Amino acid sequence: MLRLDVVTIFPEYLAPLDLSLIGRARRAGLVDLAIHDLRDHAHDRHRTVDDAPAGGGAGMVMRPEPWGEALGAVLAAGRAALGDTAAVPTLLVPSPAGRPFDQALARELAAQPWLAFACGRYEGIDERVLEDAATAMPVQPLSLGDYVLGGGEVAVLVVVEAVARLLPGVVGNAESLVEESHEDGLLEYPVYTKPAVWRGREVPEVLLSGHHARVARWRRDQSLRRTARRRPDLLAALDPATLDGSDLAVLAEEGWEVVAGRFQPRSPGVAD
Ligand code: JAH
Repeated sequence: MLRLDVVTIFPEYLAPLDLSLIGRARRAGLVDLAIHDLRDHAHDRHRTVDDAPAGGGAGMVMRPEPWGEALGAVLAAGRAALGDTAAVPTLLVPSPAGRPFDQALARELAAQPWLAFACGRYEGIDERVLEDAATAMPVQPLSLGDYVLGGGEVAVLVVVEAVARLLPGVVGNAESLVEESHEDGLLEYPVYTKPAVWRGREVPEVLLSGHHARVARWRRDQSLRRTARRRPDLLAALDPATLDGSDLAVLAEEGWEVVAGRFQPRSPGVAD
């Protein structure tokens, strides 16, 4: 069972978590999700959660008092749900300034019993909230990429889906979890289904051959070529010692060679 708490000023934004994979996981008792409205912890007449930035500048900053109270409510609610008065969540804070979120981090998070998310809006949350929270629990700012959203809610949808589908029982076919993009540091190979010819385009004949070893080799080659062409950064991060001779031959065709135990693009030769 994974416990999730989300604090947001837009609880309706998280409605997709009632649907599909996550909705099914919740109904099956594999995920326990609670959404907390930050404004329930703002006590002025207008339920204010923001104020002008200290030092001046554009936009608004989320005030610390509602956040301090809301995170206290998350601790109380999660501890009651888990039946553990000493438990602490990992607090994840979507931010363009966070650690890049990837499949390795999704696996780390899926191994934890309790995750909490703090969704910022405007220019962000008063920094003292995260400093104060860090005295009680691990705090991890997370980035989904180098762009700015209106707030952390969409990032929470992404992280919750990526993590929940790694939990035992959430995805039907366990093999589909290991066979997909990024599990081996390579992009996935192209996939096809019937009909064998569509608008004059054929399914590659090897896939219709029934020759399992040839199919596996073709898929491996396609993954390697795609990764080399589309994501050279992933190729440069691979350990060449984990690849076989056929892999190295395909990557040589794509213009990659191993120098000092790392892949690098083949240097242009000098004309004679
Ligand atoms: C924007 C609070 N890396 C994606 C990402 C995550 C969070 C935010 N933007 C982009 C964000 C405004 C306020 C968070």
